[in-house]
Parts: sequence; structure tokens; C-alpha cells
Amino acid sequence: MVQIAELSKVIADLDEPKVLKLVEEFLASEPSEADLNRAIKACQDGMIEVGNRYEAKEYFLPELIFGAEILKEVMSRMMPRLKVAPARMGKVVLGTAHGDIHDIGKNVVRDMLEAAGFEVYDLGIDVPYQQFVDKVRETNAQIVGISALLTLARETMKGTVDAMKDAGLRDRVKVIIGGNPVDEKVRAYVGADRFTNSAAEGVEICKKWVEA
Ligand code: B12
Repeated sequence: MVQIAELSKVIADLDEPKVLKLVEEFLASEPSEADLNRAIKACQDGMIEVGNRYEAKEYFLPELIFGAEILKEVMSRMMPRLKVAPARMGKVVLGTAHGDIHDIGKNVVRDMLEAAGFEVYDLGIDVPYQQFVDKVRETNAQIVGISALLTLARETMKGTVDAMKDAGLRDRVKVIIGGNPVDEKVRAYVGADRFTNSAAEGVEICKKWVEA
């Protein structure tokens, strides 16, 4: 049995050969969707530890970048294993908040939403408010997802939601925010409908919204 928990440790240690070996073994074991979600969570935990070590000045920017590269490698191997449902669930406009360039988590959510049958319009990183507004208008999407890893991005997430209010679109869409630092307090401040720190939970929330 592949030790999913071991993944967190070897990612935190930035031990790329061991990470890739574990991932290979894990994928060879024909993991279920639940196991894939557990593995993604383990990677996320490993990256949180990378961030902690960065904060503690044990790691520096090159290590942060290396960690991101390892994680991208891992995700590029894991994501194709998601079973893809035919697109019919609904439309989601997704992007990383203005001022924030972190996109690994956002890309995981995008792939998982697509696998669940959502049509996702991914606006990328550092997305200006107006771009969210324009895309919602253009696509008639029912859901807006904003990703943020920087504490400061709470301001720009709020700016995005406010811009949707000003454009008269806020009542037409559900807004979900995600990323490691978001919580109920941030959700309330931003004016989003829901928050999550997990892509899998985010997908479940979006499914419930469109099924309601
Ligand atoms: C990798 C990384 C980077 C990479 C990013 C590469 C990339 N392409 O994304 C690089 C090296 C570029 C980087 C840069 C910086 N980083 Co950085 N980074 C990280 C690190 C280590 C991991 C983030 C990550 O990828 N996690 C793994 C993913 C899978 O997890 P996740 O993002 O949480 O996503 C999951 C869920 O949250 C959810 N989710 C995410 N988004 C969404 C959205 C929706 C809609 C839904 C439903 C769900 C959802 O789904 C995902 C899967 O479950 C974090 C540490 C941490 N604690 O998170 C620091 C961290 C976020 N970075 C930090 C900092 C300070 C920076 C820099 C300012 C450093 C610098 N001096 O330049 C710059 C930022 C520049 C900018 N303007 O944005 C700080 C932020 C501190 C703060 N309080 O604001 C952290 C917390 C590190 C730390 N502890 O100090 N970083």
C-alpha cells in the first residue's frame, strides 16, 4: 500500500526523486477518486510546510519556486486520472485574485471542476476586476470562483465581488473563494457565498448550487 502521508513529508523536504517515485507507485495502484483527493490534500499539506519553512527562513525563494515546480510535475501526472464527466453541470468563471500569482491550487480546482462536468472559463492569475465582470456577462456563468494565497488578496477578492455588485451581476451568480488562507471571516469580509480550502469540497459546493 502506498503511503499517501509520506508524500507530505517528501514534498516538504523537496526530495523530488522520492516524490516522483511515490507518485508513480501511487498511480500504479489504480487509486480511487477518494484516494486521489487524499493525495492532493497530502501535497497541499506538504506545500504548507514548505511555506512554513520559508517563513522560518529555513527555505528561501528558490526553494519556494522549486516546491512549486515539483508540485506542478505531480499534478500533471495525477490530474489525467480524474474520470471526466460530459460537460452539462454549468459554467464557472475562475481566476486568481488581482495581485496574486499563485495558481497551482486554482489549476487543481479547474481540472476537478471540468472532470465533474463543468464548463470552466479560467482567467489565469492576477485577474483585474473588470475581467471577471466581462466574462460573467459574456458567458452567463452561474458561478464565480476566486483563488487567493496571499493574505493581502482579501482586498482584491472583495474588490472583485464589489465590481460584480456595481455591474448588477451579483444576484445572478454564486461566488466561492478558495485557497489556503481563506476562512469564514474572509468570506464575510469579501462578500462571497462560500469559502473552502479544498478543491474537492469546492466541487461538491458547486454541484449542489447547480443541482438546486
Ligand atoms: C508554491 C508557492 C509559491 C510559488 C507559486 C507558483 C504557482 N504557480 O502557483 C511562487 C514561488 C511563485 C510563490 C511566490 C510568492 N509567494 Co508563495 N507560496 C507557495 C506555497 C509554498 C504553496 C502554495 C501552493 O501551491 N499550495 C498547494 C495548493 C494545491 O494548495 P492551495 O493553493 O491551498 O489550493 C488548494 C485549496 O486551497 C483549493 N483552492 C485553491 N484555490 C481555490 C479556488 C476555488 C474557487 C476553490 C473552490 C478551491 C480553491 O484547492 C486546492 C486543492 O485542494 C505557499 C505556502 C502555503 N501555505 O500555501 C506560499 C505562500 C502562499 N507564498 C507566500 C509569499 C509571501 C509569496 C511571495 C510574496 C514571495 C516573494 N517574496 O516574492 C510571492 C507572491 C507574489 C504574488 N504577487 O503573488 C506566503 C503568503 C503569505 C501571506 N500571508 O500572504 C506563503 C503562505 C508562504 C509563507 N508561509 O510565507 N509562492
